[in-house]
Amino acid sequence: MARALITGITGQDGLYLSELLLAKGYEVYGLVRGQNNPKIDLVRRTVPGVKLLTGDLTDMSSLLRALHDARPDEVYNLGAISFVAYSWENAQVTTDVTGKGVLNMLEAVRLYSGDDVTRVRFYQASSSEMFGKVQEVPQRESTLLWPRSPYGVAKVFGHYMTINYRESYGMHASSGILFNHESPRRGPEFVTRKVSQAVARISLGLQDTLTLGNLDARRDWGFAGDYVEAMWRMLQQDTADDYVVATGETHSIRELLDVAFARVGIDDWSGYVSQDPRFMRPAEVELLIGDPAKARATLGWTPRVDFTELVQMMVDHDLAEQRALAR
Ligand code: NAP
Ligand code: G4F
Repeated sequence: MARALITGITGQDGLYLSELLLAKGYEVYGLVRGQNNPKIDLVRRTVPGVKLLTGDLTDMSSLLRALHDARPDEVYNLGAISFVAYSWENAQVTTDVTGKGVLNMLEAVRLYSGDDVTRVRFYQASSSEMFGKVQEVPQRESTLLWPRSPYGVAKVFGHYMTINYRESYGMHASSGILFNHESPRRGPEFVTRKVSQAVARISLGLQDTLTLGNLDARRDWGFAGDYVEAMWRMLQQDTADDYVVATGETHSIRELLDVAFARVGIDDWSGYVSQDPRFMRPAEVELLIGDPAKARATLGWTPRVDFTELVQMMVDHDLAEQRALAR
């Protein structure tokens, strides 16, 4: 039975990935942090088969302990402070967790592996946020990185460290440059879920308006359940490498609003949505659109859920959830 250790198990991707690996017969271990983390209950309810270990990406001895307990064949490093807007307010802690945390995990895996450097296969959750002020359209693996946020800078550090450990030590370390991926499990601080929750509440008469920031930014949005499949496929390759994972389509926040409001029968959302500088960023990533050709050709990966289906899935989920909460 293959064994996997996942950091960031309490997050959106951690839940989908653990479901995927459990279904494939893996023994799955998840790293959880904090002395009373409320999301641990969610993990226990959603994926009861996962074995939980305590640790923190900023604490290398806890990572080594987790590796010795889990004895994994594969490590998926999904843990991060992942909210871009927050990263300006807390740049140092974002750097420590999202950037230096990757080095801690790589070094822990290297020390744990001893002479057998390829004993553990390593996946790093890199991000399209690294492209920032994009230097090429669409963005591919070779596109110059130009991060626009402390989060993006920290991800660039983790990305290059992963490549460096592969090139320096021969580790089987791959980096997935994933474009935005969403689901009903997305945190409510991210724009898709903020919109789907608000649209559900507005249609049920529980909320009057929705306040957002920049409506013109464009993202390449896919479904998280599809994207964790690409992570797994990367670690099944004989050779480690880096891959862009994206749909190849881009949509603005306005288009997101069109589809979400249309789902509840509202064609003109202008009276419900306002803008507030509070939600604008000091430096915006205006356009993301990925070229997933390499993932398609080498991994045989293609997304199954398109943009409209994704937004409708999220609105439908939030309608059901808000109805249940209102009861
Ligand atoms: P998420 O829902 O925000 O989950 C982040 C996870 O990181 C949580 O489980 C969190 O645990 C954990 N974490 C935070 N600080 C930690 C620390 N100090 N030590 C250990 N774990 C820590 O993020 P996601 O959407 O699932 O994304 C997964 C990964 O992919 C992240 O690295 C993210 O940056 C990256 N990524 C995401 C996207 C996307 O569109 N979703 C795109 C590209 C890359 P707590 O419960 O303890 O807070
Ligand atoms: O949903 P967002 O907060 O996601 P963002 O910044 O693109 O980051 C996500 O995707 C990255 C991959 O590219 C991940 F690495 C990262 O961890 C995270 O998962 O914002 C999307 C867009 C931005 O342009 C933002 O300015 O939506 C715009 N936006 C407009 N109003 C808003 C809002 N974003 C949020 N969160 N809240 C608003 O009110």
